[in-house]
Amino acid sequence: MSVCESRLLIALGGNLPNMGGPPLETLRAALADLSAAGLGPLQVSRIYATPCFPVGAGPDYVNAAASAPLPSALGPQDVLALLHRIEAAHGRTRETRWGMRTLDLDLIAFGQTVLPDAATHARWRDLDPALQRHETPDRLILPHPRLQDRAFVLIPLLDVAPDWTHPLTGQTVAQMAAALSPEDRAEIRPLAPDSTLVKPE
Ligand code: PH2
Ligand code: MG
Ligand code: MG
Repeated sequence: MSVCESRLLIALGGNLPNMGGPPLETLRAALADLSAAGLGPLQVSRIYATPCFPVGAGPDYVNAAASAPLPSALGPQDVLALLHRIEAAHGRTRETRWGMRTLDLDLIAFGQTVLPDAATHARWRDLDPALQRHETPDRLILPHPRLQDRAFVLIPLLDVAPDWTHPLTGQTVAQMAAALSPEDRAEIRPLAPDSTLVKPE
């Protein structure tokens, strides 16, 4: 397995201030928390401004992505629990789906791990878009079942893991990003270079 395929991929997002701090600051703090928790060394994407999906559900988001080597002492469920703890520490409450949040940390991939199994994964991956709003998996699905659809995840991931390959579809991040519509890609705009995240080491 190539080095890139064995990486941990995390998507970060937020569209509400927390304690007066803008989402950009929350994302920076969350990245520092991930490092402090022992993940790393982290490779961090640029930060992007992205229109809220679905359109009109809330203010614009900031999104970023991070990649790390697979941790030796933590499994996927442990990493998910860590992400939830960091979200909670930054004011995240879990009320509405797809609406507004101070911080959203999504586990996108844990190397080539498939959870819970290939057939269940295919069902979630192929879920009718009309049902996606209402049907939520109650367990961890890996890789993230909407990865291939979301420009606000794929474009930041291009910065840190363009060669990571989906274990079930065989597509790389670069191929998934290239398959997005030009309109979807154009909506994802990097913030000015001086807001680029430095490695929080
Ligand atoms: N996350 C959501 C819902 N909508 N829209 C954008 N642009 N970026 C996100 O990260 C995002 C979203 C739910 O997690
Ligand atoms: Mg989430
Ligand atoms: Mg999310």
